[in-house]
Amino acid sequence: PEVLADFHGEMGSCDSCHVSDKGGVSDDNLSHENAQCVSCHGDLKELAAAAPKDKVSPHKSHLIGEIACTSCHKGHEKSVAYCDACHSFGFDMPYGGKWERKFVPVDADKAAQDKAIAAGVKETTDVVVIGSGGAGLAAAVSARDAGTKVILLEKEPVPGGNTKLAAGGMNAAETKAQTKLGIEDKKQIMIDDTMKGGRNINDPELVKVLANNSSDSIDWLTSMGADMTDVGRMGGASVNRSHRPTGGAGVGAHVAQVLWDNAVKRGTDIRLNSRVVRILEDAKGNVTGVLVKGEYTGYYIIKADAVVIAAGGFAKNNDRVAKYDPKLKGFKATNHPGATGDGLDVALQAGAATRDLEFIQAHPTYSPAGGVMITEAVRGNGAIVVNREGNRFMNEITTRDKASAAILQQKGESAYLVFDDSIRKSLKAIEGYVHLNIVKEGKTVEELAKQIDVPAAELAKTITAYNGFVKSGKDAQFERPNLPRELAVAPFYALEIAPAVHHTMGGVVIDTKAEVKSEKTGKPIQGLYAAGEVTGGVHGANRLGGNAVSDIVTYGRIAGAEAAKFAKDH
Ligand code: FAD
Ligand code: MEZ
Repeated sequence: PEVLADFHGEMGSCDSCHVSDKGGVSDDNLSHENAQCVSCHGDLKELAAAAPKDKVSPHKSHLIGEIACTSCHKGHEKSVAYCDACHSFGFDMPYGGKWERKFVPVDADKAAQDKAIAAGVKETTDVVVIGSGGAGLAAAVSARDAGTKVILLEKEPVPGGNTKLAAGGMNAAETKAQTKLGIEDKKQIMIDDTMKGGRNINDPELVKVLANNSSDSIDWLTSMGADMTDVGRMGGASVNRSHRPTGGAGVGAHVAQVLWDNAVKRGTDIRLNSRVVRILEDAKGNVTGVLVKGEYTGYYIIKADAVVIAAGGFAKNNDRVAKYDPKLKGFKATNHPGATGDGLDVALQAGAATRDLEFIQAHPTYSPAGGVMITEAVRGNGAIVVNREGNRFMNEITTRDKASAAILQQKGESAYLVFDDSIRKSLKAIEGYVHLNIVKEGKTVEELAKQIDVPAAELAKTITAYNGFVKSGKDAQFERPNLPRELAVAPFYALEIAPAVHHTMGGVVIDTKAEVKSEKTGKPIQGLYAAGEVTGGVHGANRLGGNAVSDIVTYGRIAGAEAAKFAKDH
């Protein structure tokens, strides 16, 4: 047999997967089909428990929600491991093929779209949310809490967008966790840091809302079950304000899971494999709903009073990235496969104004060997960066634009992140990199130097000098502002890092109520809201590490509440 369906067909009929009297799939989540897989093979947890402990298992994933079997195991086409969109594991899959994804513009297939529009409304709701990342899930939770009916549409087969990948933390000032740890911070300092990092082109009103609500947003997440008690440092921050779970575990998967659980608990109608291709408006330009392309059910219209665009950025779409910043042509990206910019396309079609699209951030520490971003928290907790000569060449926790530029100036356009066992023990996220087998290890600095092919004497000299700076509390070479610990506890570790496209700062213009401004009138488009990476203005020309998760939680909440209010008053 060529594909899974042929194999199952030999065992029985179409009924072994599909609902017999429906004449097709159950829905775009493939709810019935997935339940059928589980009934015979067990669920993801059971399969993960049976996997060998020392190997990377496709069933042990960092993805959020209940991952559907059909995300990877396809019935009527070749199966493809979704993980290979970012990693390059090359799992040996039954009836498997190679990961490939071609970007299809949202306005492709116009004839079929027009036909669906002519067919009229299929469903009605109060609020539609586009995207299941942190901004979309936060919007859904707050719109449900305000008493409205919500349909959340996600084009990918798995939820969580870039949010589920966020690693280092969520910035917030004047929080309970900071107070407990004796960290003195002020909302005004967060505003100043954010404006300075963004080269002062940020919308100052949006930045004020970000900082002034940041502590509340941590409390809001905590009230729903999140653990945001570990606090570390990110580049460009004056103090430690990057919040994450105990022990320094990845923030995004945790926050996204908490928001997902709460959105589900509140009865949000969540549809995967469902791409919004158009926002519909009446003759006056007021929003009336969306046109959706269900992967399996085809085009249909949902009538809604308000729509929240929370569709994320476009860092994974290198053609689009290079159009705005040609220097980034051909660069790898840290993002999930759905970060292609569809949200911008539907917003532009609806007449939204945009800003700052030319500002695209490269993250300085992407591992080419693993295809994953190495969190800034590793540097925040004390790692240094050295070149092929074994020398430091920058303040490791400067802003990303500066760090990436400095790395690209080194021989090989890459560098090595170097840390010791005490840093490894301080940050759970590092265990993931060790598990991926991308971290080199040496019992001594000399042994490590050999592993990464840098001059041992030079690396040892660099580390001794750095440890001296830690002792004296002053980095006489690069004025690194935080010097948390000496690199002194064996074993020592290193991994090669290079910049990769990470964050798109520009996007749809919003006001402090998350209302989308019209390009034509400069006024809000009635019923249209946006939050998160799809918007511009919060981060200016360069986003600070930890400010995106803060942005999506705060503005997602605002967008959901405002959309619900609009829908109720409508
Ligand atoms: P996303 O989480 O990307 O969600 C958008 C969703 O919309 C996606 O699932 C997408 O598939 C869906 N979508 C798009 N178009 C459509 C459509 N037409 N119809 C339906 N659905 C659609 N920031 C921090 O502050 N701290 C960190 O530690 C941090 N670490 C990061 C690590 C990595 C590896 C990456 C990639 C980013 C990191 N960031 C971090 C940035 C941060 O994670 C993102 O900016 C943020 O999560 C974006 O959230 P969002 O909800 O706006 O978009
Ligand atoms: O904000 C980010 O993108 C971030 C903190 C990433 C990381 O290095 O962990």
